[in-house]
Amino acid sequence: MTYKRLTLPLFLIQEQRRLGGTGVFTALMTDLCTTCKTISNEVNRGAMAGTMGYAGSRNVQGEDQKELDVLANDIFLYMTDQGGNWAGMVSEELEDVHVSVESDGRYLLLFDPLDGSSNIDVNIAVGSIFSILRLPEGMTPSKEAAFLQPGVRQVAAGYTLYGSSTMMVFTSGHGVNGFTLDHNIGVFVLTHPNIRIPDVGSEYAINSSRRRFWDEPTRRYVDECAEGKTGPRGRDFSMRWVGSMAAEVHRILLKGGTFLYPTDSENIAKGGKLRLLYEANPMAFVVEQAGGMATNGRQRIMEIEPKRLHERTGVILGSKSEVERVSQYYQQCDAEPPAVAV
Ligand code: P6P
Repeated sequence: MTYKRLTLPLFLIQEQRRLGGTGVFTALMTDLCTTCKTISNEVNRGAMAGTMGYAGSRNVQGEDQKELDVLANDIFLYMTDQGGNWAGMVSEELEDVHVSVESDGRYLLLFDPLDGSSNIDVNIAVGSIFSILRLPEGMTPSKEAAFLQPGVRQVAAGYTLYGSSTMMVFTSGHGVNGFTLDHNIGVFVLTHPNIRIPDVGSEYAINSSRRRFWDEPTRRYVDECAEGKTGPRGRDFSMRWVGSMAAEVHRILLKGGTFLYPTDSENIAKGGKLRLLYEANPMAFVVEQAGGMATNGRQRIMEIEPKRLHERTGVILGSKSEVERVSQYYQQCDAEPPAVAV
């Protein structure tokens, strides 16, 4: 009976018919499906593939690139260029826009090919994160301006998590669905239909080693969670930190909770840690479509007007009631008169 499952190709065709699509979106997602299956194969071969370790190069972020960062980026570029469905791309691993030659595509792809890749060598889950925009009328994909669109303009977004299983989770604005890769037949199968984030979660994810840099709202929220039953929350929480955003977001989609990487006194000069266009925006779209909330503390992530391709932002996302609480703390903090130096 295992053959009676809804595969991703069938799901896309059904959605195309249901929504009266032309088949272009199906082609876009098929490109991404092939890309992520290929990356999954490379990641899952681990040390046997000889692609562990550092590539000896740095990306535009100034981060040391892992062998698999470079390989995953190359796979994204090759698989999507071949389809001719894309006008251009922006990657965390590339400083400038990549224009798809000989393409009549009208869509833009923005991606982090292998997020959390510092975990690769120690066999912890990593992910690919992607965002799809339309090429604005009259704009050329060779120019940054075409990509500088707020997250509310995303056509679709999602991630593929290379963990104990490989899962692709995405939204096209009609809810969130999760597909697990059946390696035996090489196809993604619908295993998590219509994902909804539980509104009450008991896990918060933050890099607590940065506590000395945090602003007051972040410190208040985390301290109250840590105080558990003995504090104002009246219940206990657990802290999680995987170092891989896709893994954190996936856990939150299924169990509820919060993920916080706020701007802080150390990263504020760069605008934060996480990149707006290909990390924060796609994850915000997925989280909101699953009934959650995503903010930088003071503004809805998807309403931020981007100014630069690799712009960074603070990110607080997850269960709506929890993220609303953090937002309230920011509002209260901003409403307080500045401390008068004595
Ligand atoms: P830190 C990975 O580099 C990443 O962009 C996210 O996937 C992850 O949540 C975060 O940075 C980890 O940051 O400061 O713990 O290394």
